[in-house]
Amino acid sequence: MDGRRPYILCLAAFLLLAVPAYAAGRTNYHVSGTFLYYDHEGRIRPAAAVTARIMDRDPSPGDKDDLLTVVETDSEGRFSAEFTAQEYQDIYIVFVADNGTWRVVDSNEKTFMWFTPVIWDVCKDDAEVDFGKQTIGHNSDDLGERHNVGAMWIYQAVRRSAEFCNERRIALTGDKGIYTVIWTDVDNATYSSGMRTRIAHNHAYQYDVVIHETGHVLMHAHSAMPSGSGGRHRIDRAYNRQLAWAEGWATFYAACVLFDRGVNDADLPFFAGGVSVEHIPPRFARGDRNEMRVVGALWDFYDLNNDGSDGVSIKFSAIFKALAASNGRPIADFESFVMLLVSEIDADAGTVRAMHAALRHNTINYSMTKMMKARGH
Ligand SMILES: [Ca+2]
Ligand SMILES: [Ca+2]
Ligand SMILES: [Ca+2]
Ligand SMILES: [Ca+2]
Ligand SMILES: [Zn+2]
Repeated sequence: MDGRRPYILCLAAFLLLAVPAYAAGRTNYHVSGTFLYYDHEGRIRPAAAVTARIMDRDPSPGDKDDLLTVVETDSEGRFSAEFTAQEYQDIYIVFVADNGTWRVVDSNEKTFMWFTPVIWDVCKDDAEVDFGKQTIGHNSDDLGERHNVGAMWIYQAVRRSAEFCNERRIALTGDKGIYTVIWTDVDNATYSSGMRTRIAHNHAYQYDVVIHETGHVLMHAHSAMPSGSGGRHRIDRAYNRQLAWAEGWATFYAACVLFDRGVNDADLPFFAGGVSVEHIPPRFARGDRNEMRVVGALWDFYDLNNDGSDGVSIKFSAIFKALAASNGRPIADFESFVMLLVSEIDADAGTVRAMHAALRHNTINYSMTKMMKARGH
């Protein structure tokens, strides 16, 4: 296997000398273990949905290591592979931050990988190979630089996002191919473009920010980004409607992934200093040119917690259907989306009134007549 090797679990293992094996027959192997990592608060977590390449080391110069088989770690980080091969394989695992749907790479586009020690000369009698617990990022700092565990934090945030989609039979990446997340060398600049997200070096632990970015990818993959929605901005100010809609969607999506619909507060841990999507602070600009007002309205459409004049609840899959119904054309702004949503869910008059009230509760005033008309009755 070529490429940069950011971390070797046990360098010493490579220094052992292999004993040449003669007259080897074929045997059945069972290779298993658990891949774990330390999160940014020092808790051990399963490294789920990671590709585990079971390899045979061939230390002679010019001899490339052989791939024996490939499996994916399960929700507990466990992997288990059964295969038949010649006896006396020298087995190690390469864990790869790429499962064919998303991947995490460094600034040089090298996929992050982690290596176990080699178990040499596995023969018939010990063809049950248990790698036990392989844990990366011990005593990791906030930046996640130790063992490059920050790349795993990002990888697992994307997994949460993909799982939320899978449970609703939505493909995070649509038919757009692999989603690439770059854990960059640069601080403070996190943004997405098409099927690519750049995560600032110092943002790896901010899982709500990473999931917000996957919300942009979901919009790109199933609808399109409205033009004029990019650029730097401050979250509490009013900007153009396109930007407020695109950013509002992404933050609303992050809240859906992270919180149950019934919670009475939904405080994002890191995004915008821990802002609540249920109770938007009064200092935020009013109306649909502020992204958090859009988030607040979308969240009240969705949640089951009646606050103020919010008395509506629409399932995520219905809200998503309205987004996807745009069929690759961008939805210009939040107002256009609300009209699409009213039509998509075939809302009765009572639901339209409840949506209208939830919008007003979030300082957004759209024409009730227009909303009623949008139903297509
Ligand atoms: Ca070998
Ligand atoms: Ca609310
Ligand atoms: Ca609600
Ligand atoms: Ca609410
Ligand atoms: Zn954004």
